[in-house]
Amino acid sequence: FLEMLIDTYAKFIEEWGKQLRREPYEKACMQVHKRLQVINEEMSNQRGWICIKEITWRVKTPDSCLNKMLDKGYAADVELAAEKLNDIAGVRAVCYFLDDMYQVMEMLRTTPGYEFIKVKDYVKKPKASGYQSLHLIMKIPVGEQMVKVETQIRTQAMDFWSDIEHHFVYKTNNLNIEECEEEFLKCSKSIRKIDKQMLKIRRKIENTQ
Ligand code: 0O2
Repeated sequence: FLEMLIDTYAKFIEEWGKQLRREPYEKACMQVHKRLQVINEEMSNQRGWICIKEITWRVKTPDSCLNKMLDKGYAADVELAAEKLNDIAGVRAVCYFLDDMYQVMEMLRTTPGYEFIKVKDYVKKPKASGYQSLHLIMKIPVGEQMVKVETQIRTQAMDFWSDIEHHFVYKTNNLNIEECEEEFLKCSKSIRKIDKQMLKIRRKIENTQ
């Protein structure tokens, strides 16, 4: 039985490693990346500051796809993974200000051909860990196909928190870090305050100009 299981996992990883399987996701990421660059240009011209500091993308590795399927209690089935995993294609936009995040989302939403499936607003309602980010699950046209992409939009402060927590807490199985988890939650609350303060300061300055 164990041998059968290992064989199934190996086949899953081999299939998700094939360029033919990954290509539509890569193309989808590059397309959203380009669209975000255009959005950034438009918004930045309008507002007078660079709205999106950084845009990155990645296609989930076969190992990570397998781990996520198993974590979620699904079988290691290639087609099922394409159906169930929302973030095989993942794009991230890091903004300076909270209000810009929502403006970027609206501009993506009104992009012709883009279909929004779900918005997860972990800014309005952070996760128990303190994780904050705006997740947009959407389908975009790539040739004849509609490909699922998860776009994460966050502020620089949220990104800073998330990167560190991801490395030391989210992706570890360390059970002896309860105290650190509380510290991370406190930091997330401070970051929330700072993001709001920065927005307030910017608006104050704008009102004086
Ligand atoms: P990785 O390796 O970073 O990609 P669902 O869409 O509801 O079916 P999913 O995809 O688990 O399920 O949704 P969720 O919770 O929105 O998480 C999507 C991604 O957000 C995660 O992908 C993480 O990258 C990030 N994330 C979610 N929660 C946390 C958190 O508490 N801390 C940090 N640092 N990141 C988080 P993966 O595939 O789990 O991980």
